Amino acid sequence: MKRLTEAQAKEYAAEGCTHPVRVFSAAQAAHYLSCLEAGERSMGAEFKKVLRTKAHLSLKWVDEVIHDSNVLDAVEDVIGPDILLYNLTVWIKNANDPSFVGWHQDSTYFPLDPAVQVTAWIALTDSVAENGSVNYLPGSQTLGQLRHAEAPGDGSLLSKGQHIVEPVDSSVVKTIPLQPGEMSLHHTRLVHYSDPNNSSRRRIGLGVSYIPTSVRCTGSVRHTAMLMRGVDRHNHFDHEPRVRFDFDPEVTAFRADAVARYYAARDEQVEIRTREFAAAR
Ligand SMILES: O=C(O)CCC(=O)C(=O)O
Repeated sequence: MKRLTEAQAKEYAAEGCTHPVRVFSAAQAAHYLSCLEAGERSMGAEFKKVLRTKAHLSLKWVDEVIHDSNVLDAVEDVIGPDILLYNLTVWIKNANDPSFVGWHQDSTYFPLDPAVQVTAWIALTDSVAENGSVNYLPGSQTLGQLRHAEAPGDGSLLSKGQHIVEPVDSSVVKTIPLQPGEMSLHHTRLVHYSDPNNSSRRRIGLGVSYIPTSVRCTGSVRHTAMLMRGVDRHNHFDHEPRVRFDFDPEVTAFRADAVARYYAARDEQVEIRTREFAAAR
């Protein structure tokens, strides 16, 4: 094990999730939060789009976070040494924000095979029950793909309001309490959700999806991904370049295409899943 304890590795294998893993000091997390808030002040609403998808192809500080050796050592402990970054979303809930995330499995939207993607959720603020932390059903990563439906415009932070529509045993729900600079790791099939922020402070974290290079994309769209560590002997993805500074012009055009391909593949995947769910009824 490079970063996780034996107990955390066992917990991830058994429950599909482990936390907390300290990856940054509180001061480093505060620094990254101040970088984010500076972007919000200077770009306003436009910045939301940057944070929504693949912000590592725009912002140097995000590039720094995703390459941090503490983060990658923990990811390596669960998916091995040859690592790609598949997607990145910055999840923001403002103070007293009613937005939430319904019960879902990340695998529903990701056309990836096999389903071994892991999300590192890295806290820049605290993330606890009161301000809408992520919660999960331990062991639910073994349930296979569950049926989801869409409810656009229902206040969900997920773009189409996706949520699980079959009964799940939610009698044992665990919360993921994190302090700034800590992260959790969750499996792509883990059933999880988050409540509104009922506090007077913000809740902010980076959700970073990592996959082993052996994972392939099942859809018709060839994706992009960033090689983080090790060797890619499989060539299933076009490799993303790294920014040298914020909004590096050499990467900006690439990012626009990468984001377009990501959404095209995601939409295709949602259509395929919708057909599968209808057929299974
Ligand atoms: O941050 C949240 O509230 C939801 C995060 C999530 O669903 C994820 O990282 O997969």
